[in-house]
Amino acid sequence: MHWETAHEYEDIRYEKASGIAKITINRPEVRNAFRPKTVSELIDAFNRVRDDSEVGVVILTGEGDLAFCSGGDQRVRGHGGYVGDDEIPRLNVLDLQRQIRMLPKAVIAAVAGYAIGGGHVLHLVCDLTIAAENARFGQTGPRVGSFDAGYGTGILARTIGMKRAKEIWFLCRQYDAHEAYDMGLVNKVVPVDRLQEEAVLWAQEILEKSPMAIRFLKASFNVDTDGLAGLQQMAGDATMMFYMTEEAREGKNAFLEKRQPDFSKFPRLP
Ligand code: 1HA
Repeated sequence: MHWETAHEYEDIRYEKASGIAKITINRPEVRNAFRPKTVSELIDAFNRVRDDSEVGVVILTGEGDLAFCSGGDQRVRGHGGYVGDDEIPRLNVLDLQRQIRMLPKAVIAAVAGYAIGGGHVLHLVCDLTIAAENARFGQTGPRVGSFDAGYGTGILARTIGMKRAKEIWFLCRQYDAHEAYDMGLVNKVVPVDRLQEEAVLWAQEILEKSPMAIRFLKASFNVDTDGLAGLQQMAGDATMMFYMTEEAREGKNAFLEKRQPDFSKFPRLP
């Protein structure tokens, strides 16, 4: 796989190859913890992915073998959030979580080493997770004075069940890759040196499938959890498809041609 840099950032790498985007959190000195700038760059990269019709699947990963992401950078945690150069305290990773879920393309987390705290929630909101043998999963919030009681708890409970989700949050233990697999928290466990290759294989298999079908399926998995916002996403996809039909075009054309629309030739299917 020949990865080409698609945009330059400071805290992350954004590369592309053959329809796949790879986004790498690149702060190995802090186990790939994120500061506000890291999250802003991730949001920017995911926006680029959304607009790039060449890209069908994203792999989200961390630099090195020691960590996928260790959550918020505790060194810059201030009063009310994580503080960047603009001195505004932010919890902007919550925006990123929503963005990953709403992206109409599959996102695969490739996890080597720690996926901890806010880093654990990041893999959780990805559509699929491939774990290296050395991966370790867990939440730390109640130990370090934090909690993510949004997707961090709700999606965890939906993924592995209520009892295990409460165990993870209340006890703050760490779980190895095989325990995570047994819980249904990850899709596959592979040797560390095969992680990136395996993620690419999964991405390629998805790329062979219908983009529209994947788009609708992804939206459908979120629709009940996300309530009206989830429905809005799915309904927007339906509108997009409707715009592509002759029936919808007849409505637009009639308006522009200042005539009554003629919908009589369009079937009312059962
Ligand atoms: O809960 C939220 C949110 C909730 C709602 C809304 C938004 C949220 C946003 C974020 C978060 C959170 O992420 S809270 C949870 C924050 N993260 C943690 O509690 C994990 C902290 N790190 C660790 O437990 C461990 O470092 C580790 C299990 C990931 C790795 O352990 P290891 O391999 O023994 O390495 P360690 O020596 O601990 O770490 C290596 C270096 O990385 C250390 O720096 P050094 O002493 O070399 O200068 C360490 O301080 C640094 N480091 C690791 N994680 C972080 C970190 N520095 C800052 N922030 C970190 N998260």
